[in-house]
Amino acid sequence: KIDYEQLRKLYDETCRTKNVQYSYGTAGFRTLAKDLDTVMFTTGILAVLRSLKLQGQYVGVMITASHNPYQDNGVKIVEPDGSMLLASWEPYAMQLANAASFATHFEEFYAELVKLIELEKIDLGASNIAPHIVVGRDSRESSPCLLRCLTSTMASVFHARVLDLGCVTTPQLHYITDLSNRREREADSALAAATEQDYYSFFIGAFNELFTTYDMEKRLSVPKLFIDTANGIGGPQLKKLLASKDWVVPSDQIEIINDKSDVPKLLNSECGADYVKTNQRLPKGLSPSSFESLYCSFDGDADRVVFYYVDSELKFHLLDGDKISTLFAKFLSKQLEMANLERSLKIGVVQTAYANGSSTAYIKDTLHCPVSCTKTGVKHLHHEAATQYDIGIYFEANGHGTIIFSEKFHQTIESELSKPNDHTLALKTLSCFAKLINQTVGDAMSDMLAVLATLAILKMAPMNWDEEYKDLPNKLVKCIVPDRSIFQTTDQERKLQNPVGLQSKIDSVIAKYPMGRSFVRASGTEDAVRVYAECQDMSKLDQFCNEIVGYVK
Ligand code: 16G
Ligand code: ZN
Repeated sequence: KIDYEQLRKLYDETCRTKNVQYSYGTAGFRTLAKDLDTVMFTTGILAVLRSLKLQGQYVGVMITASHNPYQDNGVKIVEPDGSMLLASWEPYAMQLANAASFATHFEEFYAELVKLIELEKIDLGASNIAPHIVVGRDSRESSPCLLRCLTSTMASVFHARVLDLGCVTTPQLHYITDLSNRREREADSALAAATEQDYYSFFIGAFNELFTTYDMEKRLSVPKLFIDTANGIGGPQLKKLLASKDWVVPSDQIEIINDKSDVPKLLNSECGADYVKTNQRLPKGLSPSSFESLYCSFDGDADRVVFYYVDSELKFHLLDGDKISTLFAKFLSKQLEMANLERSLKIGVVQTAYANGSSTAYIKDTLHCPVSCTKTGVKHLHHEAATQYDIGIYFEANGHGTIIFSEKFHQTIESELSKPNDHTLALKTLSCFAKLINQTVGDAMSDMLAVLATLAILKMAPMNWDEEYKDLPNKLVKCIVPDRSIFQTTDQERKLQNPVGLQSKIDSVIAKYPMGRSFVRASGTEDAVRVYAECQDMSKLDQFCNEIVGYVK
């Protein structure tokens, strides 16, 4: 039922990057753009199979390498509901890619493909099901060419309908994939496939509704917001949002910097969320001018955001993912309380071991909110937030995160709003806020709007936000080791199981430093081991960290 000859022809033309070992990691496939042709070809096929497996629902595919340098690129598959590819399909993605990469003849690849189709019982002949695919790419120079590799077989071999969004942010692709399926389900054929415009209308609508609920003028509470878009796709997309007729915040309150997405080499270079978080300094293009301003940085595909400000002594202060989590937790738990729902709806924060110890203590002891810790990687946090809480707030310290609102949350709010009560303001706030958040995945634009709305409602300046708790001094070091795979962890990556005996040595170092905490884990994205350390005394931090590193190397 597959057009064998056509597939073979496309395979021969497209699979030019041979003998590259591909692995589908936490962020999909990612490597040098010049090595990706083959894996694009097979990922396109896998996305089609995933859609067929799911009765032809829209499956998303995003071409991006996020905060990586401009020479890199990558690809990941998105489920019909906007979440990450089902974990049990990740090995298939690898098998198919490596079969094509290492095959000497087309038949070897074809056999692997047939094996997968049979294993998953996918009916290629079902004439009433056409696979549906949504594709998007970030601003990288290599993306158009890789897109052709990705989509080459979709229509011609598999009769797929392909919705090409062009250049979009990663969260836009997630959102539009989910929305397209919701529309199909509601048989809303008049609206058919979702577009970027739906995304802007929806989030601006929620933002405006929140301000109207509070009878606030649509001005930011800070005099000015500077947005560093890492010279990535966030720049043009944000400009579209700001140019929308419904966006009414005065234009002199917002300035976009590092918005040269058309100059390939500038992407993520000395700017963007990763640079600012790692180096704890302003990005290129910003000089500390006004100390009342708020600043934020997106990463290259705009799924991460961190905020910062400079104080009156022009000292830099970072407001990272932990601070975003705690701001939302403070705001939403207060709203729940005011709506008298704190006993019926469960709010909680999900963090990883990289969260600063002070943030964890603040959430538990000051906000009296439950906290969970999971392994690094968005899928782990997302899963915990979605299954354990009605309002599940999750952010990695690096700025990637969102809030998940449960079905019970929506039903409860709706039913409370339908009866007369004294808590309408809080109920409406919760309802609008849930709309303002892109629940499919962390989204720099949506998270930014939610932070701006929260600060305006709480009448908080960046400094007040920062003062809620003070970070413990901390350090993250990358160690190159001969074989990182021997570093195996347990307890959500907070303890080493292997090499045997190393953890007890680490524990004995930790015991010497007041408020000391440290852990060691193999990176999932680089050939290195990461060492994290935090302690009370800034002047002891280097020594603390070095002692741990000494045992690791
Ligand atoms: C990936 C993850 C990110 C995590 C990072 C850790 C996704 C979409 N991305 O980029 O969440 O913080 O890996 O990198 O899950 P590491 O394993 O090298 O420390
Ligand atoms: Zn990213």
